[in-house]
Amino acid sequence: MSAAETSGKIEYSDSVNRNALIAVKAHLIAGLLVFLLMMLGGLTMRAAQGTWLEIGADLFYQIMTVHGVGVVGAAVIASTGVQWYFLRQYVRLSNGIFWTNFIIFLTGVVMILGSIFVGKYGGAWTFLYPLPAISMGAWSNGAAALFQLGVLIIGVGLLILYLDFGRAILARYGSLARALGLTQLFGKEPVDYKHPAAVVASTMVLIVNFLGIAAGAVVLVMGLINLYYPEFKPDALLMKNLIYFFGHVIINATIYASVIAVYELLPRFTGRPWKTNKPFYAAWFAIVFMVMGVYPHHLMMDFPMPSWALIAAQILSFGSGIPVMVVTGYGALMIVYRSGIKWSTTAKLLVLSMFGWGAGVVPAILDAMITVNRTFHNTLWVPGHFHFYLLIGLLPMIIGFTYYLTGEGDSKEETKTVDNLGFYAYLIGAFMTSMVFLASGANSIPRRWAAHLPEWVGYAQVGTVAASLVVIGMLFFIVRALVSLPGASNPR
Ligand code: HEM
Ligand SMILES: [Cu+2]
Repeated sequence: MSAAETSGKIEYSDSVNRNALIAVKAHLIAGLLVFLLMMLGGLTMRAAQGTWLEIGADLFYQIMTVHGVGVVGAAVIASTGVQWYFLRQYVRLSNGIFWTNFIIFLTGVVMILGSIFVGKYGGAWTFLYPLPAISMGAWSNGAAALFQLGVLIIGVGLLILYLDFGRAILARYGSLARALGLTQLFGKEPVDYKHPAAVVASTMVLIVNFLGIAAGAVVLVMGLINLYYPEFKPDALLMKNLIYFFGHVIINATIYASVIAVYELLPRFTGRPWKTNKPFYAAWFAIVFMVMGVYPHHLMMDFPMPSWALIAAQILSFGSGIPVMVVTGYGALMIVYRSGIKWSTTAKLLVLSMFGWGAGVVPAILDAMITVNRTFHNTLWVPGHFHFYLLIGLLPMIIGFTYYLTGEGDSKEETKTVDNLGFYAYLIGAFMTSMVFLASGANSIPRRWAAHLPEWVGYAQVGTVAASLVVIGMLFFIVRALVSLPGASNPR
């Protein structure tokens, strides 16, 4: 098979297609509902820090734990829905395995909810060793174990799904390198502008997430053993490295999976194809290593870390946002510029996501500089940067794709008022939420504190107002999805 033949789409039977669409919708609705609930948790935390709501510190940390693990889970399941939807157009994926992962995911969610709200586990989603084992009575060993088991089985479900991705990609392209476009990049094959961006991005996500989740599984098992056999004391720094490798990779990969919606949909709305080319392949090849290499930026205040790892992480962090962001942002601008695109809510969300991702990377890179990190480490600057690119980068990709599935993007009708209300409430709220976190961090307000000092309370109150706007916007989006999505047929 020559490279030029590689772009054709796969034919499935109607019943397989119908089943696949239902599965994708289930992923999106589950993801959006979890996001909404977790946003309510975020609002609660902000209101508590702002003294407008009184909750005990134990409940605060339970909410913080469920919020962290919940949004990451929602991001993973929804972005997997986006990715699977497009990838299956080019390689033959199994509906059964897609559903299996979904069911395993829901099982893990139930276990995690039980561990937090019944077992009172409040050791944060990062389950940083040895914290889960030393709760000083706040939660039992069993609760900590249930939490880690829940995360572990979600990881196992994903590994099964990625095996299917890998099998299908190899069946069509022969090697991961070829799927990534490396044979074209290095001149072994002529450049095929139709080689699907969805396949390139999916291969990258598959590689990094497989390794990230494998590291996660190792550290979860070691943590579980320690809970029951305290004589088994793994090296704390090793544990932290594995945990942050896993956590960093899995949340970042959700963006790289969801950006496929931008590649696939903007061309549709502008009538201009997204052409893959050598810079595109080079960027995605680089990001495979960068996403994995930068994780020590979470360990910059861990002085026993070897300096080379920290310095490498700082340098890679500088560069890590750039390759894919540049080819994607530039590509998106070129596609949209003077295209006469109709500004549906779908299109607005996808273009907003480019801004949110690009702009959100800036405070992240700042914090990955060792000298800045000395001051900003563990301040609200950190939630500031990641809420920025998750709320304004990742979520608009996912919500934009959901809108597309309802048919909104292709519709000739004027944008509905409810959609506009939702969009602007969300946009203003999300921007404010992130900026207030950043401003708080710049003023040295620590992160993960249930109670705030009197001079910090004003920030938290502005943050509470901002959070309410996000929740209102999200409510509009979700109602829209719940009304329009179930009956929507596959956009042609
Ligand atoms: C209305 C929207 C949201 C609000 C008001 C909100 C608020 C918060 C607050 C108050 C915290 C704890 C900050 C602290 O350390 O004091 C937090 C942590 C966090 N949020 Fe959000 N959040 C929102 C949405 C999201 C979304 C959509 C995501 C991801 C897609 C997200 C990811 C996280 C993560 C990963 C943490 C860290 C938890 C930890 O420190 O263990 N948040 N958020
Ligand atoms: Cu990171």
